[in-house]
Amino acid sequence: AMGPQEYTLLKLKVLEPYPSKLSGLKGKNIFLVAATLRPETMFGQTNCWVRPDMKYIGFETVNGDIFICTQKAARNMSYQGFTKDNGVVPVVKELMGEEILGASLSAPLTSYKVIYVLPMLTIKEDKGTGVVTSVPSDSPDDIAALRDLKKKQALRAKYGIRDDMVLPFEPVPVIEIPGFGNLSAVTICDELKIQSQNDREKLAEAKEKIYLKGFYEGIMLVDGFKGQKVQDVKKTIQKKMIDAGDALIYME
Ligand code: A2H
Repeated sequence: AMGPQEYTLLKLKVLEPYPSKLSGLKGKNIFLVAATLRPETMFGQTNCWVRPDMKYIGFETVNGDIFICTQKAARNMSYQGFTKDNGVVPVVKELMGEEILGASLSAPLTSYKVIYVLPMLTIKEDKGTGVVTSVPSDSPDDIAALRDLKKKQALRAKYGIRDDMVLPFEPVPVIEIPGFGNLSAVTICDELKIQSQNDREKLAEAKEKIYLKGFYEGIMLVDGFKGQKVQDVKKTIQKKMIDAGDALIYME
């Protein structure tokens, strides 16, 4: 990597009743924390991804809230003022991704009142927080993984995911990109005939095709930012979420 990368760390609040693995933390505020480069797309969140076979921890932050992410991300956060003592991670829980699948969450900006934790098998161990928020309108990886779950009943069954956690959730138009319409990730995945989240080469191509164009030519469609350019509102929307206590800056 070329020096530090700034992410928006999005706080996704775990709703009660907590999954049994987290029941000992009843009464505490618990957040899955997702690292994103695209704060302006958060209006279109439909779910959150974790990797079933990956290890996560819950740790206590400076104000007593519990954040769930990878050990490595927590360690980085402990040097960025997230914890009481610099460089010390107060671990309160160790868990596997599969143990929080199906948990219900409240997420900032999205129009869906409740979203669910679902499995994504391609999450990388060493990037971000290991928790990824899903915006299938604008992320080819997210639409490919959501489509996998929607069309494969056996995949949902394997991870104990109920139909109502997946089937009602549709991509939400957030950004118009000239030539790709208002659901650019859906358009490009259809054009390239991407079959699943494992179509890595085609997904890389899909990302190349829409990302730069989205940044330079994308136009916001959502209330409050309608008609504005993506590059002009990215920071504004990040700050709005930070000021509301729904997000933080996280450096890697
Ligand atoms: B992005 P970079 Cl709408 N494994 O957020 C796989 N992917 C991860 C990850 C991990 N451990 N941690 C974060 N990410 C994803 C939104 C989004 C993102 C949109 C469009 C593109 C996009 C909604 N998902 O990313 O390698 C997160 O998904 C395009 C790359 O550090 C995060 O931003 O540059 C992005 O990848 C960080 O990737």
